[in-house]
Parts: sequence; structure tokens; C-alpha cells
Amino acid sequence: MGVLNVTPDSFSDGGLHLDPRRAIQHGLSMIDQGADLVDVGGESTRPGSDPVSAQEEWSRVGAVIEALSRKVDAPISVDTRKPEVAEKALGAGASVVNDTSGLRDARMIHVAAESRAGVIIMHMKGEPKTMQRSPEYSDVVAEVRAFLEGQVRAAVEGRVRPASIAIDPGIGFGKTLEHNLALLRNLGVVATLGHPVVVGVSRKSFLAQLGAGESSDGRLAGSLAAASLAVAQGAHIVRAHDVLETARAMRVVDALLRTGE
Ligand code: HH2
Repeated sequence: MGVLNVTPDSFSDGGLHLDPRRAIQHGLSMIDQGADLVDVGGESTRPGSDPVSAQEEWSRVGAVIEALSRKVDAPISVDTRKPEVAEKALGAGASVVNDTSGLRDARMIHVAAESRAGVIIMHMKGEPKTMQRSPEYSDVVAEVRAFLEGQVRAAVEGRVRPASIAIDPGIGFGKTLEHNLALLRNLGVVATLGHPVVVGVSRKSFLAQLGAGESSDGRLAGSLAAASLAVAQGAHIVRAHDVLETARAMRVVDALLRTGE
């Protein structure tokens, strides 16, 4: 799943693809490099970020989603917490809603059900602005699993088809280093919910805490290590900025995991 942030302020690629032509070009090149899905976002949810209006978000992503869906066969997801943005994106050709707030707004369930879209339900504790201020859990793995289970149930009750739901523990979203590591080591527990598991570790700051690179674009090696082990632990989809390298690494991981079957 290639990351395409059409934002001025994303933590890693902010400002690089604000011009729609550059964003579309980057989306196309990620497909060429091996992405099976392109995730287009118009609002940064990095720690400390401020929300943007639905109007502003749509003005960033609308033309990009419309053009990419016309030009490529691969599915396009919209990374949004807002039902109004999701609805427009699905109308413009996106087929998956990637909701980092995990369908907390029930209108999002309605939008997904009506359009028969795929849905990624991600766990986030709190809001981006404050989520990294001393997050606490008594058992992070059990709590994240329980949240995802409840939101999957709500989605299914709202007539989203179970087969179109994926889940994501939300690495770095209201979590300390220890919480992130516990979740990555126990993805199998999350996977017992029976839905495909998405994991986003790419260039994230917990890698710097592990000594894997201070600047975000210097964290490729750490990102590949974390993504590889995540897949070995049961993840099905990895969200990545460095698509060429990630796709190559995942081909090897897939082959190694098949050995002995
Ligand atoms: N991480 C980010 C954004 N969206 N979606 C899912 N499902 N899982 C993730 O881990 C995830 C996500 C944050 O990364 P990025 O989009 O690169 O940064 P920003 O929020 O600053 O735009």
C-alpha cells in the first residue's frame, strides 16, 4: 500500500506532492514500483497536528483521486476521518476508506455501506493533537483488539460486508515505544479477529527510538525490518513510503514464509 500524502505537513513527505500533477505522477510511479493499492490522504495525522476542514481536505485530494482512478486498475484508498470526504472520494473512483479514527463517526459506516467500499478500521487512542502525551493502557494488545472487534461489529451491524473490512493496530497513534513493540510482536492476536491486518510502520519515529535513523527518510532499513517481521507475525498489507524497496523485501518475505508449507 503506497502512501501518497497531498499535504503541506505530513511527517515525512509533507509538501512533496501538494501540486496535483506531482501527486498523480508519484501515484503512478508507486504502481510501477509494485504497489497494489495507493492510499491518498489530504490531512496529516502525525502527533501534534491540527485537523483541517473537509473542504480543504477535499480540495487537496479530489483531483488526484479522480485522475488516478481513471488511469490505473489498482484500487485507490482515501485516508480520511471525515464521512463527507470519504463519500466524495468514493464517488470520484476510490474504492477503499482508510479511517485512522476507526469509524468513530457512525456516518462513516453509512457511507461505506451505501457505496459497498472496502474499509480499513484503525485504532488511535485520542486525537492526533494530544495522542502522544503519556498514552496509557493496562494491556495494549487486549485493548486494541477489543476496540477493533467492537468497531468491526458496529460496521457489520451497519451493513458493511464483513469481507470488505480490514483492521489496523495503528502503530504510533497514541502509543509509546513499548506499546508499539507489544503490538508488533502480537499481531497474531489482532489477526484472530479474522480480518486482513494492515500495518503502517514506514519511517515512523519509534524506529528512531530504536537507533534506526534520526531523519524520517533515513529510516528505510528499520522500516523494512519492521514490515518484514510484521508480515511474519500475520500482517497482510504494509503501508509504505518506499514502495520499490518494500515491494522487493515483501517478495522475499512471501517466498520465505511459503517455504515448508
Ligand atoms: N499511518 C499514517 C497515516 N495513515 N493509515 C493506516 N491504516 N495505518 C497507519 O499506520 C497510518 C495510516 C501516518 O503516516 P503518514 O501518512 O506518512 O503521515 P501523516 O499522518 O503525517 O500524513
